[in-house]
Amino acid sequence: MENKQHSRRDFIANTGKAALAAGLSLTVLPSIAGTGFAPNPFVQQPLPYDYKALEPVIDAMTMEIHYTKHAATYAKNLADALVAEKVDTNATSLENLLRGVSKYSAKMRNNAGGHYNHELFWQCMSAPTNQQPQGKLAAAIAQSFGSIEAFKTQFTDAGKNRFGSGWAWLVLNADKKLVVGSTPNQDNPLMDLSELKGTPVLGLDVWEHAYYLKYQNKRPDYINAWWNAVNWRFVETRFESL
Ligand code: MN3
Repeated sequence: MENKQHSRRDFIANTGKAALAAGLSLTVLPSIAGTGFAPNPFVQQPLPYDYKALEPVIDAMTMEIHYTKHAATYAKNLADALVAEKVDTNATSLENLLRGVSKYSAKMRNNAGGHYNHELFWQCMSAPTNQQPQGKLAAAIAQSFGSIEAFKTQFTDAGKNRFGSGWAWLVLNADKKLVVGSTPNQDNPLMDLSELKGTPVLGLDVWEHAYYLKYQNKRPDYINAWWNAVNWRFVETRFESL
């Protein structure tokens, strides 16, 4: 472990020197693809846990199909669209692409959204230990929604009531307020054409492919169980970085 961390640090340091030599600004590098500072945000990253890690909330087969088929396909189609529409991924971030997604094709919208949403979704979950939000995030949730329970009810309703396929979100909006809502298909609140706007803090996939093998038509059961697998430590860190 120690050696691995050292070699990673050396790699980052060396890559940093190379970047400086090339005249690139270190401050913008972490959000840019292919620099070695951050994993390329335009490609699918390794799942941060085993397929079975979220059981019994989400079964291993659902996770495997979801990650290797559905999410992998969004990533592949995004790569195709980036080439076809001549997007320079060294000159923009995935977030900026989404903020201006109305300029691109429906294929770009669906797959850039699909890729971003799933990459965030995997991070928002961990082995089900029924974590609860703490610290600044817990305080902000209580302030915006009255209580953690009231927030969960509102978020659960957003997911339950999204007609067809889509996502439920906790979002930090432009006024730095936390709001809950949902988006259709693979849209997300970063998109300029989204009705719900802001930076996603927590996202929940309510497409049937996310839950049908175990829960069939019972989306509310899936959402209620899902709360046990939310990785609140990740969500808190993300919130505090925004
Ligand atoms: Mn999905």
